[in-house]
Amino acid sequence: MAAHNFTMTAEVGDALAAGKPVVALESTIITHGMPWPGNRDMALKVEATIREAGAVPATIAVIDGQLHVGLREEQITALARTEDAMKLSRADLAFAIAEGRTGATTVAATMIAAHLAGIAVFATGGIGGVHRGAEHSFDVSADLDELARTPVIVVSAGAKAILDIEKTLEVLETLGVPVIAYGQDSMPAFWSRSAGLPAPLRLDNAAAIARFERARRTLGNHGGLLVANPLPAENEIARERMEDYIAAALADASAEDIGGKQVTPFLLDRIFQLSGGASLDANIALVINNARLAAEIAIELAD
Ligand code: PSU
Ligand code: MN
Repeated sequence: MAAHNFTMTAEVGDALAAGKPVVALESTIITHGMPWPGNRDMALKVEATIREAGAVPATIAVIDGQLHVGLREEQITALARTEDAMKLSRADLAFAIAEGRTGATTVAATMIAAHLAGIAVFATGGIGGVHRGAEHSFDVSADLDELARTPVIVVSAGAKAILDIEKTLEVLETLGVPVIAYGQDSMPAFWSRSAGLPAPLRLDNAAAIARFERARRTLGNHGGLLVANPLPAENEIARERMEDYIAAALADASAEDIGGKQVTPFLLDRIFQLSGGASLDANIALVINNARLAAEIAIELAD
């Protein structure tokens, strides 16, 4: 029998075998969240940030039917310019493997793969959540259910502001997922530091998050934990300005009848155009900021 149903780079395999800190990274943000070549630059910068912080990055994707935990630089570059990569969540991760396809993993699928590989900490931009108008569309990301079942710490800048953040928090509470704002009382809103809503929990350093995680483990809790880390003040876009872009993007999505999996990539692309690229700069800054915190948490947990 093969040792694993996934492929690791030597760097990731050695780190895991030695109990060293590893941080998982998703790939949908590369293929569906940002345009080439900024997406490649972002992915490589995020990996470099994690290495500088003293942990090992493991970007996760399916390439030609093989689940990879850790990609080499050429593989990241190739994925970043693949135009027809699938967007893989819990429902279709195994489909891509069975059919020999290439696909990028969402937060949900990345959590599954990270947990399979024994990686406890994962950095992303924003999680999927409850879409605005979900009372009509029923569009609720599988990321939320995955957070309820899979024991991985997800470091994010909260839920993307294109979503209904209040409803997203309600669903996370129902599912029993702890949501921790990092260093502030309010929920961040991805491109802006505050959503104007109180966060359920607050912690101010990586050691405290690791302590909370250890306490959760003693209770046999098997779900994930969401850390919502506000982006640096110098990179934020004011909430009122973002709301204008989001309203325009949502109107375009409904005019063009965009639905299902295409909604999030469509909105991100429209907001990128409407903001003259500013949303992309903020997005890159927040992923790097999350990668740094995720590395700190992984280091605390490995101690
Ligand atoms: N954050 C970003 N860009 C993205 C995503 C998150 O800055 O592209 C992706 C993540 O992979 C997340 C997914 O899991 O969008 C959510 O998609 P959906 O709403 O279809 O579940
Ligand atoms: Mn959806």
